[in-house]
Amino acid sequence: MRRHFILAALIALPSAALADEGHDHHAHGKKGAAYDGHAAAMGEPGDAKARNIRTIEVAMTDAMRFKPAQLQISKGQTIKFVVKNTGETKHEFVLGTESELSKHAVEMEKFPEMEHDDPNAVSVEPGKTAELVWNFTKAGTWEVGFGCLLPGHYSNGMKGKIVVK
Ligand SMILES: [Cu+2]
Repeated sequence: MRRHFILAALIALPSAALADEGHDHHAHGKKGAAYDGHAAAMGEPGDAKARNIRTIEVAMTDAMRFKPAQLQISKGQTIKFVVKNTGETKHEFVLGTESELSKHAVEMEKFPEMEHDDPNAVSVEPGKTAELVWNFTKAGTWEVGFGCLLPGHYSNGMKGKIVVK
């Protein structure tokens, strides 16, 4: 988040960026850094210190399933996903629309070593847990709203539904 803001500021106002950074970050940073990455249709990366934060635990299994595979979220809520890999192979939790995820899954088949370093995704080694915080600013129903894009996982049904209202 912060890094994105600084990059945007450097592009937009090269001379003012450094002077601005100290005090103007909160006033102007948000707009300049509006999130437009993957899963933007559902909102934006969340703040782990948000007051209305709610925790949802999601398990990932070697049966290529998420548990639960359906999430109900209130619009405007910040969710801290606590994503646990209960299997013996690596899995990942990636938020995104069906078109984003399926496109990405195809790329993953070609480049299986590709790692995700995006705010909408976490890769989790077997037995480990990772967290992802997302602010669901938009209402909608996504029959596919998250998935695991490791080769063969998504196509075997490792995906889930998100309803935000
Ligand atoms: Cu997986």
